[in-house]
Amino acid sequence: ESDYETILTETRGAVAIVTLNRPKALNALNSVVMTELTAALSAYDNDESVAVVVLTGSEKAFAAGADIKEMQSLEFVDAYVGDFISGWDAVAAFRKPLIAAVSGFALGGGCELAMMCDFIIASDTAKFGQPEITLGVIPGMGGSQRLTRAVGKAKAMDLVLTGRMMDAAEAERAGLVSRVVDADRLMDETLAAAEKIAGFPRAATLMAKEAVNRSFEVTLAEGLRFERRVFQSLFATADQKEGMAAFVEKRKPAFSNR
Ligand code: CO8
Repeated sequence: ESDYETILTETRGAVAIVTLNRPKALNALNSVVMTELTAALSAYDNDESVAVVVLTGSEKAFAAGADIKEMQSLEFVDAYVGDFISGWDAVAAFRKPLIAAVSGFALGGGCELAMMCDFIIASDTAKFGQPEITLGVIPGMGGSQRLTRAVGKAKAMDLVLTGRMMDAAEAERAGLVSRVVDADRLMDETLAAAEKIAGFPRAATLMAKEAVNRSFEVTLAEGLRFERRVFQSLFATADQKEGMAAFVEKRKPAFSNR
């Protein structure tokens, strides 16, 4: 459906699916992947027919990290002035709901990319880790911050300092993933969640995402103020009228995204 070299894209109704596709490198994230993934997301943010995006990899690997071969010969000045990581910020800035469907390895930048998504559904084969320490570096795409917020200091320190992997069950217990499903059910379950979200009023889904994300940025008082104002603003939408009327009249709502 597209001319990308390192990702596959497809849409099913209002759900777009982006599949990382560098099978020989376990979907290692190089600059081409970054350029293509962020271009695809930008197009989906601007495409009214798309409500939700699912980001996935292969059965063996969501992504085994940043491309070590691409980073190997960098000097400090290349990393600093080139600032090759900042392009990934666009993933976290994507406005529509973005779900990661993770099977196999999600390591280093792969784990960090999954954590930039709004939630992670993992197959029982998923393995998460921040092994950068084994390469003489540390997480660089948000791992020291997002992993710590997701799982707390004890487990984040354990993972970042030892470089060990955690399996899907441990990741679910720790709160990194929202659900674990059988490997052969991963896409069905994720697409069902995506379709469900796609059926809700568009503005409310974006605002819900924005409000939850605000909790990572500001104090509780500011976050609550933000939430309240956004909640109040939704009473300006036709879909609030429709959603509440449908409940009272015991019928299915017919949302208009207005
Ligand atoms: N980068 C480049 N190539 C990779 C990577 C990677 N991260 N991971 C795997 N590959 C390649 C291997 O080199 C191999 O290629 P080849 O066949 O040409 O030798 C191929 O993928 C298959 O890999 P393996 O043979 O190693 O497969 P195994 O099943 O034996 O092992 C593992 C799977 C355990 C996942 C193993 O491949 C591994 O340890 N990979 C590296 C994991 C890692 O250290 N990731 C962290 C990278 S650092 C990072 O992510 C920093 C992020 C911050 C900056 C972000 C900027 C973009």
